[in-house]
Amino acid sequence: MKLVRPTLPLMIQTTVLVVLLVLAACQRVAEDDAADAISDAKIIKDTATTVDITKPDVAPDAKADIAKDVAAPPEQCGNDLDDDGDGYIDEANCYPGPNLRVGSEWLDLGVVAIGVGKEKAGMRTFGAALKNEGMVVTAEDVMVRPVGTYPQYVWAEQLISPSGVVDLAAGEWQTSPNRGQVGEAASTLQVGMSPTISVIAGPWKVAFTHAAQIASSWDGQTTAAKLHLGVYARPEIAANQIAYFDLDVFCVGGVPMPCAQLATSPQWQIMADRINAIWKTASIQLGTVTFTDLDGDDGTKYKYIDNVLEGQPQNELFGVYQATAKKRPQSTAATLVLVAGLNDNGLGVAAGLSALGGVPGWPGRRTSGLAVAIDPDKWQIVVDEGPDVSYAGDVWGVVIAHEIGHFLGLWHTDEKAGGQHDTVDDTPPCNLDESIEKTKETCPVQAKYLMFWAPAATSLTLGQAKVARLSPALRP
Ligand SMILES: [Ca+2]
Ligand SMILES: [Ca+2]
Ligand SMILES: [Ca+2]
Ligand SMILES: [Ca+2]
Ligand SMILES: [Zn+2]
Repeated sequence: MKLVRPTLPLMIQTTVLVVLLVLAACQRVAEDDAADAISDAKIIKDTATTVDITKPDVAPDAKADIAKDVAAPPEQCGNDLDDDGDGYIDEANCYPGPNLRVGSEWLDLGVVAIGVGKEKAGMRTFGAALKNEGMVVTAEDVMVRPVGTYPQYVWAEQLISPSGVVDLAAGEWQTSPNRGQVGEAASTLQVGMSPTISVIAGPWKVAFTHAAQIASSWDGQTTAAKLHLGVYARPEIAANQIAYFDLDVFCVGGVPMPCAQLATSPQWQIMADRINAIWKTASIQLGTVTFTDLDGDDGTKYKYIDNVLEGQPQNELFGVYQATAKKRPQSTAATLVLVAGLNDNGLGVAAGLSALGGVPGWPGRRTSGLAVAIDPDKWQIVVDEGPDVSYAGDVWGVVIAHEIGHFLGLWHTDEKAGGQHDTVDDTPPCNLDESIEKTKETCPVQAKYLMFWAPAATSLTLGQAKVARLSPALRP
């Protein structure tokens, strides 16, 4: 795949349909940028050096007991050594994990060092407990680098179930990168992102690796990385039970209005109703929603999120999530920032970006965040038109519902071009020549999916519902 850096559409569109095209294009650009970077990196397949930890994992409490029994020295942070001999290096919460809600668990797998070069991925074994349904493995590059040095893309390389089924094979990301989030400096792998996979108890094996510097500065070189791995899990939610998705909403720079006002506005109610109506297919609903203003210098700076396709520190998505983290450091929910624009002040009336297979309650990280742009002028028109107008739900409600889909582990059913599609069987791909753009005219069936790159409707299939309900971002 050629590395393309598309320019974003500049026109402000006024119809719902075109608005959605604009937002989806933006989403697609950001996601594909990562995939393009990997393809260009031309990493050699199947050269991963795996360090398999053969002994089955044990729960943290049991680990502590064993450690006491044999009087092993405690794990010490930051020395790159496995001091307590449990197979994990610097795993004693040396690096922060997510905030936990009642019933959720965090298993710290310590760090895996990756040397300079393209050849290494560390494999770790972790235990999935009984009654554990939603599970996501995270990898975060914690290496301290000189100022101006970019972190690298990180992605899941292998996933093997307790019964030996290979859900993700080494090198598979090259043809099917839609098994997890490929991200700059951080990556997630939602176990069960393909509906044929179930989260079963026992030792899972997972390996993460890294590619290259980010797309915009890719120079063919890799640098060393240090990946902090962990597993976030929640208890199962019965099939007949509603699963709730908690959300911390931030009104950035007064967008779309001061948050106290938004919380009680008919427009938010219309948006929330629309989101819930769309997700009803999967028995998923918005849960606890909090509203917090991000004002002052941060509000001014991040009202328009710039350089979303660039590396840190220019990329303001990193900055806005860090700013919101200061406001709600103990949050256990996903972070939704409402801004006036993503990457360009003239970008349509709505646009969105979300983590894929997101982790709730990890303030300050892109893996815990969603961003949605609301054009302030258009918002004002909608407010002036009064509470009977469904526009807010049809536009911004649908955008947020689509981004929630990404957060819950769903990829686009089809991208604008090329052969990539999701791994969900009951969303058949639109098989077109790769040079033909996939639109609601050329792909009339696929365009009806909420997760089509440019959705013309809001359908969710049973397969998609199954994937989404395996997200650990949900709670009973
Ligand atoms: Ca250890
Ligand atoms: Ca150590
Ligand atoms: Ca800005
Ligand atoms: Ca499909
Ligand atoms: Zn999308």
